[in-house]
Amino acid sequence: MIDFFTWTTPNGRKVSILLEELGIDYEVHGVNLGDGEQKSPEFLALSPNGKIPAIRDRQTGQTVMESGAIMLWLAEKEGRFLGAPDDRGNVLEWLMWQMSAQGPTLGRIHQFVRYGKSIGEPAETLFRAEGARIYAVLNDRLKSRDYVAGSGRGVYTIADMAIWPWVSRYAWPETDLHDYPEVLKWYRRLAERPAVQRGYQIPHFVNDIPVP
Ligand SMILES: N[C@@H](CCC(=O)N[C@@H](CS)C(=O)NCC(=O)O)C(=O)O
Repeated sequence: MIDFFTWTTPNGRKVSILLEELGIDYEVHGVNLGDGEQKSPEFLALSPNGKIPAIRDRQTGQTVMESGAIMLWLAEKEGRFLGAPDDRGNVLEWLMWQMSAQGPTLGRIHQFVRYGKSIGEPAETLFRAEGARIYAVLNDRLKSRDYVAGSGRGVYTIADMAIWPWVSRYAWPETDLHDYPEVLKWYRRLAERPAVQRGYQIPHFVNDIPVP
């Protein structure tokens, strides 16, 4: 049994989608970010960085924070969604691309576009350009393939599950997915998966998956 500490954000949904795809038992614990619960001593004891998501393995007591680490830990434990052994480097590079480039860049754009926390016009221009570049990289990657990693047309892995929830927030940085047709096709393909639909609504319903 996995205790899963999360909220209604892309980093949380990466893990809930994986948990749903794996079909393993887990119990959801909502950590209300608006109320600052992520900074409570109880939560910091299992996630010292004070951010969701985090998990705890009830059998061993082991805790894991950081969405990428959690995804790798769960996928390795279950032996699923990592592609074939020869695909592993490719899966990891796209997972790390998500963690280091896509998530942080789009997250920063959300702050000033969606929440109005200005970081100054020059920095905002740079971040917008980087956000567009990142979408273009993903669009190029998805040309002639169905999933971001793996040989041939690719295979569905934790790399897709990590990237998709951030794309689902396309409206927040005012991105028109029609500008990235390969991303749009992939986005819609994943949105049809029952596990993605269930995982999107953890820890509770906010809205239906937006589909342009
Ligand atoms: N690198 C971390 C980032 C986690 C993160 O930024 N979580 C956000 C929600 S998506 C959070 O908990 N924010 C609350 C805060 O910063 O106080 C991961 O991938 O798990």
